[in-house]
Amino acid sequence: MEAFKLIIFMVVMVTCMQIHRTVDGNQPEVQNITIGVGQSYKTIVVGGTGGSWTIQSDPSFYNTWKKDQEKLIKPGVDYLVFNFQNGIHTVAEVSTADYNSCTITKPIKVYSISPANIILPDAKPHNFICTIGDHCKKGLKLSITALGH
Ligand SMILES: [Cu+2]
Repeated sequence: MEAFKLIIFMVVMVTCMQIHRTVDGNQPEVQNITIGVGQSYKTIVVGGTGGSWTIQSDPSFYNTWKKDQEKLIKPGVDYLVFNFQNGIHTVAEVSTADYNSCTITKPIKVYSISPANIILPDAKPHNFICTIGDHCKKGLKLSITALGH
C-alpha cells in the first residue's frame, strides 16, 4: 500500500512539472517592433529566450538574468513580457518592503492573465513577485530598473 501511494505521488509530481514547462519555447528574448519612422519599442521576455515566470531551481535566477537586461530597457517605452501558467502564478508589483519580506497581501497591481506585458514607467526600481503560495519565498521575484535611453 505504501508503494502504491508513492507511485501516485510520483505521477502527480511529474504531471505538475510538465504543467510548469515553458509556455512559448520559441519567443526570442528581445524583439524590436517598429511602429513608425524612427519609432520602435522592444519586448523583453523575462527569463530569456522562451523564458517563463515559474519557480526555478536557482532562487536568484531572475535577479541574475536581469543584470544584462536593465541597460536595454527604456523606461516608458519597452515591454517586459512575463509568460506564466494562468492560475498557477501571478505577477504582482509590490513595494520594496513587501518585496523583501515576500508579503503577498498588499500588491500595488496584480496581473493574473499571461502574458503580462508591463512597461516600466520610470528609471526607478520596480519590484515584482508571485502572490501564489510561497512562490516568492522560493525565488519567484524580480526587482528591475529600466536603465536604457
Ligand atoms: Cu507562482
